[in-house]
Amino acid sequence: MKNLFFVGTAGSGKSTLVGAYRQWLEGAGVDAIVVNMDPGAESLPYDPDIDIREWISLSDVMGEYGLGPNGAQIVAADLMAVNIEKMTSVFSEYDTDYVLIDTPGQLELFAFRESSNITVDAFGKEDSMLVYLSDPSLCKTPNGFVSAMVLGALVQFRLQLPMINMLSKSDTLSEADERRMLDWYSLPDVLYGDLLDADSMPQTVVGMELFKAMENTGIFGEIRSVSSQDETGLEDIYAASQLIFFGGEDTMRD
Ligand SMILES: Nc1nc2c(ncn2[C@@H]2O[C@H](COP(=O)(O)OP(=O)(O)O)[C@@H](O)[C@H]2O)c(=O)[nH]1
Ligand SMILES: [Mg+2]
Repeated sequence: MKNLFFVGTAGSGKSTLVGAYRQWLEGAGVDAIVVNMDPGAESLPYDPDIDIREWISLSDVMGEYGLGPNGAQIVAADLMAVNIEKMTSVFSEYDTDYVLIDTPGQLELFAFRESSNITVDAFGKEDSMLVYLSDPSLCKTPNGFVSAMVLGALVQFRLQLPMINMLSKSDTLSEADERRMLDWYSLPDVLYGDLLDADSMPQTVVGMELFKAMENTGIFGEIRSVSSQDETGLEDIYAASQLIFFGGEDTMRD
């Protein structure tokens, strides 16, 4: 079993993509199950096979610890690690190719709490990768784009897993905007030029420094766009995951 953790800022489209990608995999004849790891999810755009809410309820945590919703989210994220054994014992009953894991709405609850490392280990670190979603509304400007990419790099640094970068909700972008963002990622010179053209000086200086750090760590590469609504780019997730796990050989499709 190979695990795909879908991560990204709140509202970047994780849950929707998990649902759309599962459907796409089904259509391609690849077995997958879906795990909801967001105890705060009120409604989900898919039917989870395994659901953290079975073990952790946000309203119970609020009552038990006397917390508001934000504090309860943090405690719930930490409780994830405490309950992970129960969850993985259910999980081991499945025989499937891919496990699609929908992570908590707020990125930091997954990426920046120790419990996420315990969770990844429980799922099997060797067989795991990240699908990092960038919300196009956050990365339309060069500055926003650099911020989103740096955040992605931090997530990868925290979790130490292979990662693919996806620009989500591409149906909301004009063709020109989409092209520009894809270019920023694959052609550092273009991003460099656009950062220099940006009018706010202090921001530009920080942007340039972050840009250089990105260049030095070699995180520039390929970013792919995906739209759950138009069902485009889903095949790219599959191809990229096959490449990461199996070196490109398609071992699963019927
Ligand atoms: N237009 C468009 N909207 C999307 C797409 N994916 C998600 N959304 C919308 O973006 C919002 C947040 O999506 P959700 O999957 O809940 O984000 P999450 O917080 O990362 O799980 C919802 O209103 C979705 O309907 C997409 O591909 N295209
Ligand atoms: Mg969600």
